[in-house]
Amino acid sequence: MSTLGWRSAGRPPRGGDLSHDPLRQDLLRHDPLRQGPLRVSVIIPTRNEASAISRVLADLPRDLVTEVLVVDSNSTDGTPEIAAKMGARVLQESRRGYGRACLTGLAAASAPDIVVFLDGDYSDRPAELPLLLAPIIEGRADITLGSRLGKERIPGALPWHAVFGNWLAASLINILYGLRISDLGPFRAARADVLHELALEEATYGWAVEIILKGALQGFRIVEVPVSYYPRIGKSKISGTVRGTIGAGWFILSRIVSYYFRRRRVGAPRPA
Ligand SMILES: Nc1nc2c(ncn2[C@@H]2O[C@H](COP(=O)(O)OP(=O)(O)O)[C@@H](O)[C@H]2O)c(=O)[nH]1
Ligand SMILES: [Mg+2]
Repeated sequence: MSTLGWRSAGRPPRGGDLSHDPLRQDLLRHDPLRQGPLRVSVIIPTRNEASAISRVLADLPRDLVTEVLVVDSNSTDGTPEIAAKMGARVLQESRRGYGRACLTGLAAASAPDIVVFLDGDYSDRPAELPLLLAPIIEGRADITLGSRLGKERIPGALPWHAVFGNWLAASLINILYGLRISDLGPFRAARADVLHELALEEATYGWAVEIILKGALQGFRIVEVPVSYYPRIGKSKISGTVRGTIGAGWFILSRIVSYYFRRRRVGAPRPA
């Protein structure tokens, strides 16, 4: 059951309208993780996303989502009010940090089976949620990552330095951790019990890689899924700023190296 009061956004291409997809019917039928309805919590960190948040919420497939948590950090443009009006659970997290907001949402989620993370800027298409859920529900993945490189992507949706930085980070991860990923996109999903086991703690830019690195080190199955990517609505808080670019670059690369050496000290990954 959804807690959202769904409305039609009546705006740009939704990336993939999956409402008639047979996969969707599968997702609603299959539930190998537990008895009873599958619980999917969607966590959306926001800071001043008033012009985008209603579209993000309106496009989430209501039949697949149990609850939506919007974790807001001191927005001054009415973002939390809009989200609350549309039926999302709004949490205030006054401490800044993308990872911090995701951690706060995770701690507050109501007994989910699967947790989904999504930006509040309408750059990813929430209607593509089934693409991320399918590998987990079918038992093929523990963590799914939306790759912004493999599908429809409007030129300029990702700034060139973000394309390069993501390529560099993904290549390093592939070499050191034995994965085959192409991107570190924000639209991702994971089994809640797996997230619990990963003991996530990165409060800022390191969040982008922590799930991937710890997940790989602990032997969880990480599957990348192509998703659409569009220019965000409103101003970027991270990759479109100098501070965010330098901070994210430093944190991401340093975490890739430090988690790798931590693993070498601790020992081999857990058996599959
Ligand atoms: N709660 C919270 N959300 C944030 C913070 N910084 C960024 N966000 C949100 O996190 C998401 C990712 O930021 P965004 O500006 O899209 O980064 P970009 O994708 O690199 O351009 C957006 O929904 C932002 O509103 C923060 O300090 N606190
Ligand atoms: Mg974004």
